[in-house]
Amino acid sequence: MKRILLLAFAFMAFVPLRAQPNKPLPADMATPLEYGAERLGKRQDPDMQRFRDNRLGVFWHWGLYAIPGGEWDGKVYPGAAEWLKAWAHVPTPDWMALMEHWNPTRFNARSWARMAKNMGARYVKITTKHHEGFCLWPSAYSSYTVAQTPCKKDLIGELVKACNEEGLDVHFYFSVMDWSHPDYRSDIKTKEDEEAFSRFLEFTENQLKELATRYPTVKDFWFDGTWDASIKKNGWWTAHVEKMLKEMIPGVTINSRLRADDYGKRHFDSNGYLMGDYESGYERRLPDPVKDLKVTRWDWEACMTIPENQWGYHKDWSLSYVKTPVEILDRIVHAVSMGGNMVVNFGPQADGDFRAEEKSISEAIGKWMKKNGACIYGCGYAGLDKQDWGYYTRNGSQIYMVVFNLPFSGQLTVKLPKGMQILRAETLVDQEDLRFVETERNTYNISIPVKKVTEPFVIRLETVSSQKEGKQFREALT
Ligand code: 2OX
Repeated sequence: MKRILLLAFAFMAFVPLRAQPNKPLPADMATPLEYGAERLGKRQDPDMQRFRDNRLGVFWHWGLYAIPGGEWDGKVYPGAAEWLKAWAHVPTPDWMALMEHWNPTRFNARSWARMAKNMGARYVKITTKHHEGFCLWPSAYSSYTVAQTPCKKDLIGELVKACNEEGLDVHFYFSVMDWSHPDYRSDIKTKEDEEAFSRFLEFTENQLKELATRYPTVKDFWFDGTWDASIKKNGWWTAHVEKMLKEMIPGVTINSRLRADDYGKRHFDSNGYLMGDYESGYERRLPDPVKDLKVTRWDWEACMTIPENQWGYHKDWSLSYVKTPVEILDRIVHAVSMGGNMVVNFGPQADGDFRAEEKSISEAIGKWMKKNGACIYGCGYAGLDKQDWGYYTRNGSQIYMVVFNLPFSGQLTVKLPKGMQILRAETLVDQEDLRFVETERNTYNISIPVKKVTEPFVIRLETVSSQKEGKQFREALT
């Protein structure tokens, strides 16, 4: 018993201390880390500012999985289509035989870029290589690339060029986990594992160097497939890769998902500080607008699918609920209202075209963004109490109310901090003046002509902050 206790205490000495994220710790309380966070607050340089101001992006998940579209040997798997190799336990040679059929004759990089731009996206995230291991660029380090298919084009090169010409920033998705590389290990248990995995890390580093060299206009690397024990045991390597890419591409941004620290702690280091440049854990979910305001202290980016959980092309979208354009807009505004970016995913078909549903959803979002984009681009957290009608966003002195749930009363409640007053409330689209009245101290009702409303809409608030307080409200003595 004594020995167990002693062991427990000895062990506790090595458990890193936890702290509130981004609150400086007294130096003597911090866990010394070689591979922890590089800085305490947000990055404020122009490249990070641009990443942040873009706010809306699209994700393109494209790979061999688009060919079977969720079906293998006559069986349709309802799970994520890009995971089919795992669901159906397909051996690598059988999976890579799909390469013979990779021939996207309807692929047109320029129309992909235009589709993203018309949706209102300011950047695109492209899967250079997903878990399956197939590379959309002609990598010199793999024989599973587009160069070994009938297509032969450098698809990444074409997309980078077309997107840049359309004024879109390009971000690279890259899966570290590679189901087709013989040296990949999910854990390291033997000497042999250690040797294989160190070869694997070298291979991965070569591929990343290759991407950064071939496509120097890339603005961001978004890492995935980094949760395995093997990578957690090599936190040094994740810090090394971040540093290497930042040296190769000045200003490049890196997601937190790449990173593990000296103790294998991921995203946030053992002292609670964010690693990488922005948090990337909000996948198909979002922070709570009331309980999770801590996220406003760092940069973050969420990503979402249109069906429940399909990133790559799946032939049967009837197997799960498909979000409507208004639900997608709600999530976009939700993210921005809490200081985050949102990336909406598309899973192009194997022929290079997009399914009809994705085209029409993308157009509907674009139509709304064209009118209401002022409440998204360059906007962030407004610092006001959440109300049931929707979300606030803010760009400098401009406050936007984005209304998704209009009450039957047509009255929208606005609660301002002490000393702040509304001067004017107007609809963003047609600058129509709205009547507002202070109903309690610092609480306003804004009246909406309910009958006219057919879609989410935006109200621009002009406010002023002063020390003077209205004297007309007084609490009852009870
Ligand atoms: C889910 C459960 C356990 C381990 C990994 C996952 N996982 C991985 N879920 N989604 C992913 C990949 N990340 C998204 C951005 C897609 O690329 C998806 O395939």
